[in-house]
Amino acid sequence: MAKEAANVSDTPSRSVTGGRETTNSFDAVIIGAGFAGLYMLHRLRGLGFSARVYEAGAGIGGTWYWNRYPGARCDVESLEYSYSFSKELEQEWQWTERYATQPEILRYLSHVAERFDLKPDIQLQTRVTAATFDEAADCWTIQTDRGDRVSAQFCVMATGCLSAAKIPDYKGRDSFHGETYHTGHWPHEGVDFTGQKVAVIGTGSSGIQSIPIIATQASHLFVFQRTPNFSVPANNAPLSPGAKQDWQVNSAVYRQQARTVPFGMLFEQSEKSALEVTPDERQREYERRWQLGGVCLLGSFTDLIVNKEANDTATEFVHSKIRGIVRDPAVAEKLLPRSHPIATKRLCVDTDYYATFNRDNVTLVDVLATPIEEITPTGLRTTDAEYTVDSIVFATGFDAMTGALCNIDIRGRDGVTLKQKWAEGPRTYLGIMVAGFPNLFTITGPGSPSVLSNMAVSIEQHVDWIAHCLEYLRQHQEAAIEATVDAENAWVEHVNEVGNATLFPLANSWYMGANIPGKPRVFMPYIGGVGVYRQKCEEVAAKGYQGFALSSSAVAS
Ligand code: NA7
Repeated sequence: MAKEAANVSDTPSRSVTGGRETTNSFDAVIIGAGFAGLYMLHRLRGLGFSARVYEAGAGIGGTWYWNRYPGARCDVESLEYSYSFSKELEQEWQWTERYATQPEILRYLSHVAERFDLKPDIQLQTRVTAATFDEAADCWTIQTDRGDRVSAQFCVMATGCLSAAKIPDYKGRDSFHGETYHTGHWPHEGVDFTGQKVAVIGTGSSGIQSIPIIATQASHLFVFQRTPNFSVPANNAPLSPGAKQDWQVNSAVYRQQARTVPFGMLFEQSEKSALEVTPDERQREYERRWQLGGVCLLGSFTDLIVNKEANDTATEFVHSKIRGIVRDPAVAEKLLPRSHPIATKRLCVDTDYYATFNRDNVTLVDVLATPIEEITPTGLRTTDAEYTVDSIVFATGFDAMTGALCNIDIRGRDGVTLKQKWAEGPRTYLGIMVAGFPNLFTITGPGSPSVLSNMAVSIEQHVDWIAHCLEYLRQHQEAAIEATVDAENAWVEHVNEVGNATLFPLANSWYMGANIPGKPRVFMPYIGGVGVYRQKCEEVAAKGYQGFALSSSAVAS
């Protein structure tokens, strides 16, 4: 591509179809209209780039469009889980609860889309099926399931980290005569389980949030648990006028803090080791944070995710809480997480989860001890019993972080697919770009803090970085940017090194790809911390995109 082609195309090539003018060439195509895609569109338009967003859903919202299961809420506090780019937006939007529900977050995102007039550039109900880099023309050709075929100099993947829903391939899966649901594809009209016998399979965040509510409706609820999970109480409540006022006045300070702390969340982080304090002091600190609610338990001590002995103290604390809440000791024992250190699988945040097992209409089935053998026309059969149910809820999670990307036929240089490139696990530079795939950006991609952080903070950081990058290319009349193999190798090594210094590799988590049979066992997110990571990204940009090859033609040398 000639250098001048990197300039904003004020007049993208157009064709006229059936009397309706259509544009088939854009500066950027953005895939996904969730938190990331909406802001990316807003930023690029603001810089004068032409952009088209493709979204598979019938509405905007991404995660918050699809995950409508009962009890779906964000586990980051609402004030923090919001955009910071517009002071006016922040001043005019009023969150109602400490942790926002899915409908409230979806309303917020709809408000954002309306307020910034984003909808005209978003094509809904359109799934991108393929993206192919054209080395001769230095651009991406994007195809959709609706027959669109457009070209774009840049392709931005805003496909989400937890969007490729997964239902285990049980024998007889399609033979069930009742209704089946996946939490990540919940019917928009809602589901009333009143009077039904219901099976919920899975006790990750989605199971843990929905089980207490389904239990209040169902005549009987069977919870099929493979791995007991750690959960802490949300202590959710309406946001007080004082908290709202404080945020309005001090948000600039809070936002800046969130950008520099390890998880992008504002909970208090202790500077002490769990092992340097007395057992009493430790207990008091855990108890204080348990009462505060939410993931702040993780900030109790500095070494909980790097030192097993320290971690064991938090594990023991949560075990004692579970034993205190659940009246039947045998059920409590089954609920105790023992196979992984606390926080090495996503720490869940719940309302009444453990107490739900005190209800007479709830049965916990340990499918680690007695695995599910098959789905039958009337329910499920484990190795030791048959369960007759009316509905089955799969709260079985997602092909996380790489699934949504690899489900699209993305082809870079020499026709190599992203799936081929990542056969042994994802390889990226900074989690933003992939060697061999020029001008393709992955918002919160593997190798970035993404799912180990407040996604709102990490998304804004990536979007801003990408927007600056495109501006830089335009100013310097460069047509293409591509991660070098050396930079990518060094980054992957660094991500692994930092991950291996923690306890995360000890868990069979979706962070490790362990929930998908055959998926390489690789720790995918970057755990170096949001602040450290941001600094690194800024340094790279300040040095003229160190580790990237910039070229006026896309052939990186
Ligand atoms: P998760 O966290 O991946 O949880 C999925 C759950 O489903 C988990 O308990 C799994 O057990 C269980 N599961 C998965 N496959 C099976 C099979 N084959 N048999 C029995 N049980 C199974 O997904 P969520 O939707 O709850 O949460 C995803 C994220 O969304 C969450 O972390 C938040 O960030 C928001 P396992 O632990 O694999 O033994």
